Amino acid sequence: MTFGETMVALRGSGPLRLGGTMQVSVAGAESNVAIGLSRLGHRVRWAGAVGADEAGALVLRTLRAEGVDVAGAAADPDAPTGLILFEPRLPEVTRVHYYRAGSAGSRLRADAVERAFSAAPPRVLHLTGITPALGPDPLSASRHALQLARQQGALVCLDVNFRSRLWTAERAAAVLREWVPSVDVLIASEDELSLCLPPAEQDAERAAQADPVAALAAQAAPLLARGVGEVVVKRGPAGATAFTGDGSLHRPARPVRAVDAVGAGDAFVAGYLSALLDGADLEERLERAVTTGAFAVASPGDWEGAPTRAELGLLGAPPGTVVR
Ligand code: ADP
Ligand code: KDG
Repeated sequence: MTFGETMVALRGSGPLRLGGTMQVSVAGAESNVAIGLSRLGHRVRWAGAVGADEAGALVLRTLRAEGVDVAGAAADPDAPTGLILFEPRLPEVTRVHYYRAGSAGSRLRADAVERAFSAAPPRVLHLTGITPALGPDPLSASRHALQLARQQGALVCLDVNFRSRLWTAERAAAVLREWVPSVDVLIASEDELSLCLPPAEQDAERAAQADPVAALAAQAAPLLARGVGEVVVKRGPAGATAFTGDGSLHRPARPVRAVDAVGAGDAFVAGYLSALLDGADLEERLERAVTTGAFAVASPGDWEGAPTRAELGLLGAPPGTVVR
């Protein structure tokens, strides 16, 4: 189960100020994960809020078409669906512009979360650090979800997903540090781990800076000591490294021609949770995660290129392969 804000997404092909045509789709970190899991054959529920408008209808229709359960989702008559513009500015640089202040997603309330939990207790709750940044209601809804997950014995996965356009590092750190003891699987980029640690413990990182894995291990250790079961660090084209009480494990990225890095992290999370739900070991969890992450960077769009289970094996086929 997951929830958060999913927006209508417009994706241009060059500088936004020149105008031109845009592709219309939807985007939201949590729904990207939900779609990724659904494509891999899992049952998944998304409990966000959209406006009672055509953009909101597009969000819900897309999620339904992808097999995501939206029965708990709410349509807010008093606020619009948020908007996100993706501006591919250079082959390797995409700019993102948000029009989401006052959106329905930023008014998501705890009752939506309550409904989603009452339908059937989830095995996993997936949260991101985007939702609490949206406003006081989504922050309370996220806290409530954490509480319900604990009560119902659901595994809690948190992807830090720090968005500096939405809140400051200080505000993010205050919330994330409070949540850490309730998290089972913590997923973060290399530069996001420090947000989860008290300032005193960030010194260990500086001491070990010469070796990046040692630096990450020094940051992961206090998180593991606070009760996090697995700290999984997404490292872009360098792959991913996981830290547990038993040590660390690294998987390199799967080599692909990168066309659009947006959504790679969400695809990675979907692969990781898919393998976890299958009962796979850490190595397989990381392997599926780097595979689904690679699919995302090799395809335009946030979630459109997410693989089905049968497609997982396509990656690594020699150039020019035609599947007949
Ligand atoms: P985020 O999108 O959250 O910033 P990353 O950029 O670290 O996350 O990407 C998540 C995962 O996707 C990485 O751990 C890696 O496995 C995969 N990935 C990212 N970039 C590439 C790339 N250029 N080539 C292959 N795999 C990639
Ligand atoms: O992870 C991809 C997201 O950045 C994108 O879908 C939009 O949810 C989004 C956000 O808040 O940045």
